[in-house]
Order: sequence, then C-alpha cells, then structure tokens
Amino acid sequence: MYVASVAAPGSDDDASQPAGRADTSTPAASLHPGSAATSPVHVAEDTVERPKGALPANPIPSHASPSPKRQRRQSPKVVEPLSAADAREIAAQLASPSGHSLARSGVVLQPIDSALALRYAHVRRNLRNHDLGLLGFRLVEGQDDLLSEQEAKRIIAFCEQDVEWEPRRGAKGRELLGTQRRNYGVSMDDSYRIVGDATGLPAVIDALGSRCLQYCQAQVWPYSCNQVDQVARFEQAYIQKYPPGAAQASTLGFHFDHRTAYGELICGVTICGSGKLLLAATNGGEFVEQPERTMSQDNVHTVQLSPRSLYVMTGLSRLDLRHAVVNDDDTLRISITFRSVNWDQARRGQSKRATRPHTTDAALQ
Ligand SMILES: O=C(O)CCC(=O)C(=O)O
Repeated sequence: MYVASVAAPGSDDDASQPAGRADTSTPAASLHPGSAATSPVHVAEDTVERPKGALPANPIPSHASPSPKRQRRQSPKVVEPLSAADAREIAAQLASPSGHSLARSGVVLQPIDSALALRYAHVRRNLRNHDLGLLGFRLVEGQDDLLSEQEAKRIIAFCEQDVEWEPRRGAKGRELLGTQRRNYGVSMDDSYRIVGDATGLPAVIDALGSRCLQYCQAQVWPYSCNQVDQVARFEQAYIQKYPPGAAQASTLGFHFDHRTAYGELICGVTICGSGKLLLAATNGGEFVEQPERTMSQDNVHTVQLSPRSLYVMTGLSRLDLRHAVVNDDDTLRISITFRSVNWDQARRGQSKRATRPHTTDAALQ
C-alpha cells in the first residue's frame, strides 16, 4: 500500500501543467512498497513545553479547525498501487472515442471510479519512480538482429547522401533554428494533418521498419489497447538529427504523436548517438526548456537511450503521456520514428493546403 496526499482529480494532477513548472504537490510516500511511508502519516500533537498553568499563546491550535481545503491536504489517504488490470482499464477508456476526447481536455480521470483515478493520479505525479512497462512502454537494447552496427552505418550513409534535411517548424511555420528533420512516406502539413496518400519508404528504411514491426508482433503487449498484430506496415519514417549538448535545438518538446491519425504502436530507433526520452502528463512546447530541471521532476520519467536501441510506445505511454527528447550527450543523435496510419481518421482532418513535410511539434493537440 502507498500513502499519498490527496488532491481532487483534475487539479495539480491536471495534464495542463507545464513540464517546466515544479510539481508542488508533495506525496507523503514514495512508490516503494514496504518503505517507511507505507503506513499512514500521523500529525504530532502539540509538544511545545509551557510554564505550568499558562495557556498556549493561541489557545486554539492552528490545526484544530483547518479550512476544508487544508484539511484535504493534511489528511493523507492510503492509495493502493496501480495494478495491471487498472492500467488496462484506464488505457481502454482512453482508447474509446469518448475517452480520447476526455484525454484531450485533460480531465481523463473524471469518469473513472474515484479509487482508480486516485491511483493513477498518484502514478502521474510520481512517474519518475514508476514502472513504465505497466503503461505500455518498452525499451529494447542490444538486439543486433534489429539493427546491426553495419546496418546503422548504411542508414546514416543513406541519410547523408539522399536526405534533404530541413528545420522543424513551429507556430505559423516559423523555422526552429538548428533543428533538422526529414520525413519519408506519408506526408503531413505543419499542423500534422495528412496530405495525399502513402508514397512508400526507401528500401533501407523500410527494411528497418519491417524488422521493428516483426519484433513487436512477436511480443505480447498486455497494456496496448489495439492489437499490435493488426498493424500491416509502418507508412511513415520521420528522421531527426539532434545536435549534441542539450542546447535548445538538441531537444524536442513534449508532444503526442497524433492519437487518432496514427496507429497506437510507435517505434523509435536511435540510429546513432544517445540522449534521453522523457515521458510526462504535461503540456507541450517546441523545445524542452531547462532540460536538467525538467528531468529532475517527480512527474517526469526519463529513459536513457543507447545507440541502436528501440523504444516502443503503446497503451498509456502512448495515449496519455506526452514524450520529449533531450540530447545532453556530446555526440549527434539521429533517430527514426516509425508510424502506421489510421486512414479513416487521418482523412477526416486532411488538409487542402499544399503538401509540405510536417513538424512533429505541431502534433500538439
Ligand atoms: O527522436 C526521437 O526518438 C523521438 C521523435 C519523436 O518524438 C517524434 O518524431 O514524434
């Protein structure tokens, strides 16, 4: 059992809190079962020594009649840990059409029963200490058959020769200086709406995407909402370069990959370099401002990425948490993000504007 200070769902846990802002809610317990904080916290009685007969300076102890708000903060409640069944239930609600719209407005926990909402709110506030596996996330490292060193070199050589790199674009098409990206396959406009049809991926990129998909389809994904084995192929490969050093351009701000236009399964491969993937229920932006501070927050989970690793997002890590990237290493990072497309959904918001590769940041919903 865990003990947490209780906040009304949708308050300090609200998804609208920016990552750069410290989470001021202070849970009274860690997530480690069996720690000292696993039993309810007792507020100490008045222990100040007074001369015999003297009244306390304030005869009414300050905690005797707290305001309802204070009372709520001061009385910790026992919070059960999030179970596998809970994680699946919340993810399933999010994947349903109404759950999705609730997620967009940041009140995802409202319709879920309150005990479950409380457990999940606790997880979101303490994501740093939480097992992301339960939220449908997986990191795969050291799998040469997915991406060998030789193959990585081939992909880098292909990118260097063939790729027309361009900067990402932020609000109103503004170029985000120092950023570099290239999109293959399904095209997007800067608002992340799909433009036109699939065009296919270059063979060397497609081969990597197929291996990632095959790998995923050979695994069990108990916390995904949609069947991973129903994904036919990845139709988009989005390549990005992150210069070293945690400068602004070495980061990608918190965002969702569009949650209806793209399939639930997202595969991210670090072709070279390393860096960090951040997950949080938080607001987005074009860059991660103050990366160190952001990564030290309790509500942010940071995953160290190694060269040639693959991360996979499904379930809550995909549908409820935003992700961001920080390359705070001293080498260039090149990544490829593979996505499948839900064509019915994607066409609904299809843009009539001119075709232009998208910016991932514009995917903020
Ligand atoms: O570089 C990465 O691994 C992440 C890229 C990403 O989040 C995106 O393209 O949406």
